[in-house]
Formats: sequence, structure tokens, C-alpha cells
Amino acid sequence: MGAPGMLFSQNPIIQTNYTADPAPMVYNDRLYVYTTHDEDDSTWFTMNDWKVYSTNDMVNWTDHGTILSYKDFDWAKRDAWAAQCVERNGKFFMYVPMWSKTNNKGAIGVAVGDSPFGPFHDPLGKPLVQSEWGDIDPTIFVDDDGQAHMYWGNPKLKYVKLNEDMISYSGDIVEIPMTLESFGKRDGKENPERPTKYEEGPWLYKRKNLYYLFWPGGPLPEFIGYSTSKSPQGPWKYGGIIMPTEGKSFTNHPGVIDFKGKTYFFYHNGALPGGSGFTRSVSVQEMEFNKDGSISPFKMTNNITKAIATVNPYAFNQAEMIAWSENVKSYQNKEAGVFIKAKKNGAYTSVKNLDFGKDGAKGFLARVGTTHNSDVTMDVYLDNLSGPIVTSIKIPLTGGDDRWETVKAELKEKITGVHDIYFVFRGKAQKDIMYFDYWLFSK
Ligand code: FUB
Repeated sequence: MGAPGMLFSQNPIIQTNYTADPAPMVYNDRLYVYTTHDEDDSTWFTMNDWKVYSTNDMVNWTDHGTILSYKDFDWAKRDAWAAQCVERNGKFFMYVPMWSKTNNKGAIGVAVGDSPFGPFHDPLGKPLVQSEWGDIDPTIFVDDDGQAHMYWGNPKLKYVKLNEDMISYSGDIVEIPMTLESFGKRDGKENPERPTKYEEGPWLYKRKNLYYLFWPGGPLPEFIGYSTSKSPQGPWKYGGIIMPTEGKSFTNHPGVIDFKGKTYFFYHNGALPGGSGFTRSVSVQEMEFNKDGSISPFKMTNNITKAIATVNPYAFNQAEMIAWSENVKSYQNKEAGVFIKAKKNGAYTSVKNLDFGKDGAKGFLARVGTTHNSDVTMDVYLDNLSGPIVTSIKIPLTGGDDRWETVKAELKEKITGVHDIYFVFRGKAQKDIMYFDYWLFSK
């Protein structure tokens, strides 16, 4: 995927799958974003599983693959919709809305894992919450005093107080009053079910003792609005629209997080080739607050231009760590974990801001394979696609993505200092030119 002319973009941050409903989480100095997954060619919300990606530099994103599916819940039958993962006491809790096969309506489940990637399992064997209707899009916030709140819902907005075990709650489900003071008056035709702008997809966030609720607003196509409160339980005060409707998808979904001294705003649109309201893609940009804590409206932008850390080219680096790509898809299997496939001649991936150091790199190694015995090559370019080719490796016929070979090559010239690199995949086949698992340079 990817389109000519998007070469200098960083957004959407994932080009190898259609992703939506970003839910960021910071753990051990790394930023993770959990996403939903729109199946290719979807014409409805055809969504079966959740994925996770991570970065430490805001520019190169590593694909950790599918980490949970509705099939992991005995009681669910479809609709792996907007989720959030939070860490507490070394355990990771995925809160996920799905369609329940037990009583044919939506419900929110929870899965627990020992790492950000799982494996996750359903400790309850039943939903964590199910109310009368509209149980989608959970957001969870653990406050400084240890109290966790879960908000969710469309068209109603509800919350419960989660217990410390994070898989049960105390008290009743509370329904937030849908007042114009809290969520603003909806434009257009009166809609008794939706009197305010609030639609769905809430995201709860705290900054300087002020609680923020970000939410996609209607009527469709959605924009992102926000409300604030001095308490995580409200009352909420409508703050305005921060991201007006834009970008080829009739839904949007906020995810806000602080990371290394900055605040980042995640959202989705339909910006990839083939993109639409049902084939969406996740983007991120920096977010600013006014002195009084209010937020001025902003537009979707192309990128975060500057990496905030360098990549070590001498470590094992995954092929699915990507700053930008075109015509590349990611997959996973037992032999390689997550890996990528070049779908077309000329497909490429890029990685930004590698620090080769003073002494520099002399060699290159990659784990690769192909099913084609004609000339398949991977050319490694320095800095841009018209930059010098530092090495070109011939891809051995391995015969299937369960069979791999490690190939070594000398560099034409030593590389020193900080550079971007591009892996360009070339071959005569009509599809699936080659597959690529990991790479590293040597000194
Ligand atoms: O992605 C499926 C649904 O679309 C989400 O649950 C909503 O928030 C909207 O993004």
C-alpha cells in the first residue's frame, strides 16, 4: 500500500494493514499503540482482531502483529471494535467490545496478559459489563489514587469504577447525563436519541489535575470534541471541537498520551490507497494545550518530522520496523513471527535515523526468501530512493514463507554517521515478490 507523493509523510503511521481506533499506552519508555483491524476490501466494519505497534522514536513503528481476536472469547461471535490496553502491577489488561453470541448484543470483555503483546486470555469467561444497549468503545484510566474508571458507550455514555483486580467493578453502572453544557448541542435535525454532539469512542485523560474526555462527535461524518471536569466522574463541561471532520472516513477515534515530555494525539482516517470508512488507517501528531488548559482546533497533518531517538543498525532489527512503505503487507507465522511481503516490483520500506557511528558499517545481513526463481533482489539505498545503493542482495529461492535463508553482503562503501535507509524489493513476478524477516549491519 502507499501512494506516490506520500513519500515524505509519516502519516498514516501504519501502511501494511488497515488499522483504526488507536489506543496508545506507554510502558518502560516505549510507546505502544493498540489498534483495531479493518480487513482488506471491507465494505462494512469487518473486524476480527486487534493489533499492536510500538516505537521509541515516534517515526519508526514496529508491527507486533495480531495479539487478540474475538475468537479468544468463548462468548463472542464478531465485531472486534475499539479497545484499550492498560498496565497495572505488571499485568496487561485489554478491554474489548464484541458482539455476544450468548444474547445477541454488544458487551465489553477483558483479557489479561503478562506482556504488552500477551498472550492474553479471558479470565472471566463472560463479559465484564453488559448494559441494555450500546456497549462499545471502552476507555480506562487509572487515577493517581489507584481508582480505575472505565467509560464507554454509543449513544449513551456510561462508566463504572473498576476494582484493583481490573477484572471486576464496584457499584452500579452510571449513566452520564447528556446535557448541552457537557457535550454541546448537536447540529442538524433534532435527534432525541442523540441530543448532544457526543457519539461514541470516549478517551479519558488527565493533565494538571484536569480530566479530559475526548470523543468522536456527530452528526456523521464524525469530528473530535472534548469535555473537561475536575473529577473523573464529572460533571463534564463541553470544551469545543478540536479536530473538525476530515479525511475519507465517516468515523474517527481519539487516543491521547504523554510520552517523553510531549503529548500525542492519535486518530484515524481513510488516507491510505483503498482507504474508506471501512478501510481506515491510524495517524498521530503532537498536541498543544493553551495556558488555561483549553485546546484550540487543529487539522490532520502529514507527519511528525523528527525522530526523537536513533536506531542501532548493528542490532537485530525487524523488517516490520517501518517509517514508511509502499506496496508492502505484514503477516505472521510460527517460523518468523511477524514479517513483511513485497507485493509488487519496486515495493519498498524505509527506516529513519540510524546511527552508524564513527567507525561505520562494512557489511549487511538479512533473513529473506522468495517463491520465484527469476532474479529477485533487495537493494539497500542510503538516505532516499535516488540515493546511492549501498548493497544489493540476490534473494534465494526458499519456496515459501515458512522457509527462510540468511544472506550476507559487503557494502560498496563504508557508512558512517546518521542516515535513513530504504529497502527496495525488485522482481518480475506479478505478486508476492519476496518476504523479509530481519536485518542488521556489521562493522
Ligand atoms: O471501529 C469500529 C467502530 O467504529 C468503533 O468501535 C467506533 O468507535 C468507530 O470507530
